[in-house]
Amino acid sequence: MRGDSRILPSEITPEPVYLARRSFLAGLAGAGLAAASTPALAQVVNVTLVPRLEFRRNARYSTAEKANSFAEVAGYNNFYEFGTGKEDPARNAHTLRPRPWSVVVDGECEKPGRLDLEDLLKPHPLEERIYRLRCVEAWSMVIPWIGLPLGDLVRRFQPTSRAKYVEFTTLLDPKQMPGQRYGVLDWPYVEGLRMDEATHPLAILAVGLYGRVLPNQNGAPLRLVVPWKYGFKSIKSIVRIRFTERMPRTSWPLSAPREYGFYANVNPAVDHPRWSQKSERRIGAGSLFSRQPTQPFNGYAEEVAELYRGMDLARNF
Ligand SMILES: Nc1nc2c(c(=O)[nH]1)N[C@H]1C(S)=C(S)[C@@H](COP(=O)(O)O)O[C@H]1N2
Ligand SMILES: [Mo]
Repeated sequence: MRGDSRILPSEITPEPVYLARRSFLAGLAGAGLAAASTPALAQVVNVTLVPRLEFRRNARYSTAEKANSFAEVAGYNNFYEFGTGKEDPARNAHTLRPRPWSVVVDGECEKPGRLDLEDLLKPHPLEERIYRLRCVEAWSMVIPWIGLPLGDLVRRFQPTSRAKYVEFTTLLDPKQMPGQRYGVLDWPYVEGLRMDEATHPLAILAVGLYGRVLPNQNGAPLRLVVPWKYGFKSIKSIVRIRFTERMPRTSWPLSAPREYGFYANVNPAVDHPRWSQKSERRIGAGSLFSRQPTQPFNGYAEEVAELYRGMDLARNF
């Protein structure tokens, strides 16, 4: 069944597709495939050299908006473990070794354990979902992710009745993640979701994009994607999933509690203390100054607004 509905990346995106990973460039330079004398991000690599994934598209949960190019998705990132500039992750993330990789699952659950990535993913067919990603810094992209519903995985570990939240932790290893030598955040990066958010069908764990395995700078080998929340909730390169009774202490509210809340639902009615959230800049969309209005819950209100019924979203920002 899966084979029948499999689609090729060539059906998703017009060729050519550009790759911004310096690790590839380094590997390919010898073969004479990397273009010379241009900045790293402008270099062009044959995308067919990136391992392909098998998946089926989930149309129900995919936007019809035009996806950003691979170059944009893999070349303009937030991943502070590799620097705070948008082009730093593409330049620096080659030091991350995403394979082999294991994830510790613990806390309030019946089936804790340490799983190799392959075992974690084994029983799950992969889906493609084209989601909008809205960064808290008021830019956005449209990205064809490949992953699996987070809820499927959560249920597999049988959280106990005490489990009210799920906490996620990024790898801590300054050798692989040189940005962790700088105190921009309290490392490792930690994020969290309420249990009903984590099991909502829109929340996914992504292992790929554009039909291929996840580039390091996008959070290889495994990252969260929570499309109705600001991008910082979508934690990258996860090594631990912990079920908790108390609300996890997450990186951004810890570093600036006035600016970033635990919920971080995309909300044009609640400005960031230093800038408006009413509109956003779509990366790559024509003019630098062409902005579009931001939608409540990033356009996913119909699916998720009920999760927050009765809550004051100006207080729980
Ligand atoms: N570990 C970790 N995860 C992270 C970040 C980070 O700095 N470190 N940045 C977040 C922010 S602010 C955004 S907008 C998204 C960006 O994801 P992308 O680069 O794949 O588009 O990743 C999020 N996940
Ligand atoms: Mo972000």
